[in-house]
Amino acid sequence: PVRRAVCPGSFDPITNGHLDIIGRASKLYDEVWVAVMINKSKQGLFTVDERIDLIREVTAAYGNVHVEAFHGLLVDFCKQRDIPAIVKGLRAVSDFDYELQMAQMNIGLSGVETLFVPTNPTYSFLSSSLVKEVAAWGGDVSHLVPPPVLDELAKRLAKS
Ligand code: COD
Repeated sequence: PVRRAVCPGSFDPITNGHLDIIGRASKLYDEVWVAVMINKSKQGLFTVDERIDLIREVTAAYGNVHVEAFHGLLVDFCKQRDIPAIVKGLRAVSDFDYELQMAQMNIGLSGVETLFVPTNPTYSFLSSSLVKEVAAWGGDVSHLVPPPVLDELAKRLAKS
C-alpha cells in the first residue's frame, strides 16, 4: 500500500522551517500532501494560489510532494485522500500545548495520527509572521526563506 502523510499549515509564506519538515517527511513516506488550509477570517499577505505556486516550485525537486488548498477540517482532507498521518514540526515547548490539543482532537474525530518531528535548531525561532514583519521593515530574511519566496516578498513590499 502507498504510505501517505499530510503536512498542513497556512504557509503565508512557506519558510525554510516548513521546507525542512516537508523534505524530511518526503523521505519517510511514499507521498506527502501539503495542505494549505484556508482560513477565511485571516487575511494573508499572499493569496492561497500564490502560496500554492511557491510551495510547488520549492518542493518540485522532492518528486513525491503534492500541494493542494483545502477549506474545512484537516481530518476531512485526510479522509478524502486516504491519508492516515499528519506530520508536524515542533519548534519549542511553546508549540506543544496547542499541537497536543489538535493531535488529540484529530485522532478523536477520525483516528488520524499525528507525528511530531523536532525542528532543525537552525529554524526553531522561525515563523511566517516573523519573516513578514522583519522583511516589511527591511531586515534580511534571505537565510530564512527559499529564493523564490524572497523574490516575491521583495516585489510585494516594494509596492506597499
Ligand atoms: N520549524 C519546523 N516546523 C515548523 C516551523 C519551523 N520553523 N514553522 C512552522 N512549522 C510547522 C509546524 O508543524 C506548523 O504546525 C506547520 O508547520 C504549519 O505552520 P503555519 O504557521 O504555516 O500554519 P498554522 O500554525 O497556521 O497551521 C494550523 C493549521 C492550519 C494546521 C490548523 O489550524 C488546522 O489544521 N486547521 C484546519 C481546520 C481544522 O481541522 N481545525 C481543527 C483542528 S483540531
